[in-house]
Amino acid sequence: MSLFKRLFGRGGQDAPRTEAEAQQEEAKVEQSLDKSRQGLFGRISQLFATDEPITDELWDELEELLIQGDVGVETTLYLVNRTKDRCNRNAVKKAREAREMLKAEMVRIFQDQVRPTTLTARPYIILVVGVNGAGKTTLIGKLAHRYQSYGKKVMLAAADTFRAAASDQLEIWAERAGVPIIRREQGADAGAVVFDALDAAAEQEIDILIVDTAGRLQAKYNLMRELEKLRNIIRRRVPDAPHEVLLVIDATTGQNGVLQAKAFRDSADVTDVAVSKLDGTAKGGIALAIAQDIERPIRYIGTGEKISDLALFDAQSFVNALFGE
Ligand SMILES: Nc1nc2c(ncn2[C@@H]2O[C@H](COP(=O)(O)OP(=O)(O)OP(=O)(O)O)[C@@H](O)[C@H]2O)c(=O)[nH]1
Ligand SMILES: [Mg+2]
Repeated sequence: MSLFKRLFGRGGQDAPRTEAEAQQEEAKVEQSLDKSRQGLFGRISQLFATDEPITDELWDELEELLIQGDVGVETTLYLVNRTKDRCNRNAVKKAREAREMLKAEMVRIFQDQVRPTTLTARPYIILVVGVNGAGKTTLIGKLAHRYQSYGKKVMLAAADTFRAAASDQLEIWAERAGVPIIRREQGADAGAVVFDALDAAAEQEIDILIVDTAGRLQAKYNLMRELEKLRNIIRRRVPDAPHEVLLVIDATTGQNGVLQAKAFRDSADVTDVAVSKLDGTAKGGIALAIAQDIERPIRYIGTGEKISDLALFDAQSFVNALFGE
């Protein structure tokens, strides 16, 4: 099946509209994985490109490279064991044949998390969460641009009222994307912004409302409680909303970043993950650790700082790109 058909077949209203667009996105992900491919994953690819027999040393080396590649110890052991089993079941003897087994197990880690999306709600409400600096506001700008260019009426809500300039930053993205924004002054109640936005979205018949949230509050204040409050406000007005809670994880923060993100998953009812800054790391293996540890589907990949640097995630293309295929 072509990438376009795979992405479109998922049923999301965010899928690329044409084959060419799907290919452009695939190329962006591929380019973002350049450094990974030149480094650790290139070495894995080489290890599994020969007709040498499979040995214990081969598995040890794979394990070491995966761990260095930010796949994480647990996910690495899981992946290597599954691959070994698959090789045994299929009576695979040569490294070159094991390559396909390894790739298939990687794809499976991602696909285990696929979630069917029903996107008929209007407004479709997306809550974007994540630690400070993860790339939330940037992702929102990219999503607004994307949906807008697909003919959707998009609105942004600046519910990060804590950090100075947070709303200004979102406003810059709103202008770039050419969509309206609902905001209040710094220090205002984030819940009040969400209230305003829900009113405005209903009044203006908005298709997609995207809510930016704080990545950090005063130390004594509980961020998770604030996110829960925002969710409840939304839910009281629109019973099955938010339709999507997107957790943004910075690919350059390593295993520690994944650990931090886990706290959000547990308290913010996260439905999907966006991996930002894939272009900024040589350790693209982090995506495997994220899928396995966060147990949510990776939906988007951030491939740069520009408004169009966004790609829909596709497991098979991602794994192919890691292996340089
Ligand atoms: N290279 C690269 N940089 C990115 C990407 N996404 C975000 N950034 C950069 O990461 C930095 C932080 O991004 P923001 O979008 O402000 O992050 P945030 O999560 O909203 O941060 P807070 O509002 O402080 O919680 C900015 O300098 C962005 O340009 C990406 O995909 N690639
Ligand atoms: Mg922000």
